[in-house]
Amino acid sequence: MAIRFTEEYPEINGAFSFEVTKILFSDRSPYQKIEIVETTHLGRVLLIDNLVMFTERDEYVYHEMIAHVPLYTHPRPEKVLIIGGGDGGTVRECVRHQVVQQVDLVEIDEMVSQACLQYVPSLASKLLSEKVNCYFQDGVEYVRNTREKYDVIIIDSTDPVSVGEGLFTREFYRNCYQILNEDGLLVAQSEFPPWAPELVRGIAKKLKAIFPRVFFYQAHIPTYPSGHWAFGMGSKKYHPINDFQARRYEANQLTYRYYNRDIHQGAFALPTFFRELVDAE
Ligand code: AG3
Repeated sequence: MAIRFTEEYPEINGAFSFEVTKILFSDRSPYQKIEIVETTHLGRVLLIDNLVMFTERDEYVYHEMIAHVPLYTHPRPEKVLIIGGGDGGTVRECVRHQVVQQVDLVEIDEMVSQACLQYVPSLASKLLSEKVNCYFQDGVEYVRNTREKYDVIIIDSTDPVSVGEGLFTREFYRNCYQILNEDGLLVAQSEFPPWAPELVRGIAKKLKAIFPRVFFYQAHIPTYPSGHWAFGMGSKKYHPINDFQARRYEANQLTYRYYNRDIHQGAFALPTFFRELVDAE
């Protein structure tokens, strides 16, 4: 008999469901329930506490957008910090940039990385790159205590529940600000504006309390709630469109499946309801 997985969407009293052909991995870490499943149409899917973290079918949208937008905004992003992102998808995109010398990944749950290394190498294999240092510890603690400084920080968190909660606080953003170089910038995955407007508004408010320049952009991610995803950028200096690094973009000659230079610009054009949400603060 076919197995189905269903993610509940309490925001709309609804759900998203798909057929699972095989459970490849299922275990409970000290932090959460972790599963990797095979599906008929979405490739392999990582589920944490019954929420879809990525599907192989469309993970490129999220990982390209969370990585390339900040990396082509900063003129010399040599040192990058990723908080969360234990699956390795964001690391994979960052290490493609020659200018990036060092990527520090701080993931609370080592089991996520181990499971993805075993079952989804297409995302995780670059965790083993020599440019990358993986620290399996709490990102909240890390940014509070580290003496390192970064050019770019990427917050690749889960939803603001359980272990993800601390990664959406003002104190956390303030500590990130402190460990950014004087021209550094941060991008935080910022959830789904159509169904979680108050959450997005809250993120905007907190980022604006700390960063002199705050910008929001969006992408289409069909397998996340509402399919309409937000990213918040807090910047000390650079403007994502005016400071777009066109020369490096051209010189790199990388291939992308979602990101390109038109998208880099266009993603900052927000629908009115979303604009009002983040401008209100
Ligand atoms: N991080 C954001 C996932 C949020 C999905 N939420 C949900 N399904 N309710 C993804 C991590 C990928 N590196």
